[in-house]
Amino acid sequence: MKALPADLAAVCRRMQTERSVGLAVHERPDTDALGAAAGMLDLFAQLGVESRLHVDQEEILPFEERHFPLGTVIRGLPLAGLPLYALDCGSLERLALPLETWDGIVVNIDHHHDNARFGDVVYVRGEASSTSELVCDIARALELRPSLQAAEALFAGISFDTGHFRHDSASAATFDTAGWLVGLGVDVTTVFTLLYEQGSVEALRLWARAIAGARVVAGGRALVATLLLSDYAAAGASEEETEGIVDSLRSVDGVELAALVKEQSRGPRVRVSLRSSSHDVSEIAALKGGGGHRLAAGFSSDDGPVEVTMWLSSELEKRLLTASC
Ligand SMILES: [Mn+2]
Repeated sequence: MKALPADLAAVCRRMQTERSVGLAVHERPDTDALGAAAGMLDLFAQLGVESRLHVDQEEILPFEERHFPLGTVIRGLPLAGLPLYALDCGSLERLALPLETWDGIVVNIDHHHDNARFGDVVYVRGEASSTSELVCDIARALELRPSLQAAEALFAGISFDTGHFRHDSASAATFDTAGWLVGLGVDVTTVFTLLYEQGSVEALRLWARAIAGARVVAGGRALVATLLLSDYAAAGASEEETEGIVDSLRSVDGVELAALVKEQSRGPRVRVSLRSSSHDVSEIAALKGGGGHRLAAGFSSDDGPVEVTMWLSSELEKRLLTASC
């Protein structure tokens, strides 16, 4: 093996000596988490290691699950003592698995800048675009070529976390990795269509409701939209069909901060997505116990949607109109 950074080498060594492992991802796993999982499952298979993705009983997987080579996703913990590979997850508390009874080795592979660096082997790169990109680094270090299906899932993970290569997290290394995956046969249009062109008329009507009702804050420097359960019902859309709304709010000229407040029928009463072009929104999310990235973060709350919308509007206004932001 070529000279590798010590943490990457440690992960590779560990993977080569495993016999059977469990994989875990963050709660409400997104395309990057599942893309990274699909990539790791493929690498482990090539190394002759048994591996399965584990999530909690109630966890809802996004539709990509059907298109990614994830094998049989196990509902519940791996066998006691198995090494657990945590992917795309900033802290043990955010894993889509209850770990109170866990006593095995934990390998932490992630790109969140606020990662708690938990676990016995830590491969965390805050500057990486995505965990899928880190899994590609592992594949290349191990001199393994992911299968076409796994390569597509990894490309999808990178595309998703960079807003299809728009955000500044898309570095020269990211494009190099994407080029490597295209070289393995990934069809860019196929992945784009899967991720961004699966919308329904109902989802479009939901977008219309969110955008039509968005509150203009701080003279147009922020937009805050709210979706109530009654909006989903009126549009005929499901609560999962909100992807991209907050980014479209953020894309408006002059908007520095955008927020989408979503009322939920299960789990915490409200979930909030925050986006910015320049301000650290993970700081705002942390005020309510959430987290994420500097320019994309979120939190959940058991307060009502109107209350959360009012709090956010005044918090964003205060930050934008003072020097603190
Ligand atoms: Mn990610």
